[in-house]
Amino acid sequence: MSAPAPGNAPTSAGFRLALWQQIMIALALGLVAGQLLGEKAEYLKPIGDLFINAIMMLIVPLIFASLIQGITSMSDPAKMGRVGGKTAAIYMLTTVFAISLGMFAAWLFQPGAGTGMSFAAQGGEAATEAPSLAQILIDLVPRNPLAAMAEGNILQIIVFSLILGISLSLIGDAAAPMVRGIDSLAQAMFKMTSLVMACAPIGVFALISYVSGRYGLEVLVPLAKIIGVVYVTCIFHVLVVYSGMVAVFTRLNPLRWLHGSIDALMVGFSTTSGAATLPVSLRCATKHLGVSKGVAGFVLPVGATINMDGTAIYQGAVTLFIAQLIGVELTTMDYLMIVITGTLATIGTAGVPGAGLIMLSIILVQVGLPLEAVAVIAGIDRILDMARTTVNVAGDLMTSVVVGHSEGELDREVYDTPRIT
Ligand code: DAS
Repeated sequence: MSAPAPGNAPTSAGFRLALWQQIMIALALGLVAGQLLGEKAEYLKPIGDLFINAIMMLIVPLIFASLIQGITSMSDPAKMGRVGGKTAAIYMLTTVFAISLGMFAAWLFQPGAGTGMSFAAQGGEAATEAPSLAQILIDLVPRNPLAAMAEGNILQIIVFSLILGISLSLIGDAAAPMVRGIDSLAQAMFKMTSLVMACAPIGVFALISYVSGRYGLEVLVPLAKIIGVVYVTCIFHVLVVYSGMVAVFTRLNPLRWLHGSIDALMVGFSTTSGAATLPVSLRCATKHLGVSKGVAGFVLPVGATINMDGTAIYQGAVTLFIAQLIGVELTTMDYLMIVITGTLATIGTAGVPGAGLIMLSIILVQVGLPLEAVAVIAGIDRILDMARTTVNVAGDLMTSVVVGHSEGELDREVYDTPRIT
């Protein structure tokens, strides 16, 4: 083999896979390992839980610092109002569309039809009282911001950080020491994210091994249809709806958005926690998609908490699936209630594993379906959560690109540069 030309001398590091390639390989190896280990894969779960804890550890300080850095780095507070308005509009409209899409898919494919299942009316616990819209809004403002941080109440942390960021912007020079300090904290949190992310392949391998060993493949057969409907609808939503929005609203190549988001999508898929994925989403948006820290630091934390199109698809599809399972015909009013309750429920859904299943019970109560049916879904909820969390993460990153581009805060050079790490 001829000696490489001096300019192409092999690097001392040799061949190195990009992080997202490492995660994909970890995913594949985890599926195989889970099948080989079976129940014993349970022993790997603590490694996966450690990885999730490490990422969850980042969340509160990262949201606090990145939101405030995002706002105080915006020289023009009026711009923050525009960014907030655009963000809220995209989040609400795509969520209503997503829940309708989920219901349409379940109506079209009828995954639960003809099963004739019935649920003996066991003494189910009192139905979860759906929080009123007024109560959801009142609970947004923390009485004690430090308590909100200690409890990890993300919505309240976001509201407090937003108001503190705006207040710092309004006091001018007096804010300088605090702004510098928080800017340093934000940078330290981004670095800590990279350090934790370097462990992602190990964490993903452990998590997927556990899921693969725990659920196996046979348990999925009887519920394969609803899994198929949710996955097909989620994939459609990302590849057609979101990619279409990137192409239409920014005229940018949507494949770059997908490629730049892959780390966050893989972490969301394997951890089933949008909140835990937030640090990775912030890193993808700023490092690979060219979104400014100001826009990313605002859009992503808000999105990780209130924008959950994947959960909306899941709730629309699964509510119809359960109605089909027991042969109940839903009325037009029922469909409307599912859209309204589902949209509100996704605002209140925490970005943590399994949160959507809890919120599903609120919708079932609203349309008079038996709560016992949730048990049917609970068995495969983790598999469904992987898909819906991935869509939740994708929706936040899509919004950060669309809003960043509309505000002139998207670095085209970064966005258009093919990823090599
Ligand atoms: N797992 C939640 C999330 O992190 C979504 C859900 O449970 O519906 O986004």
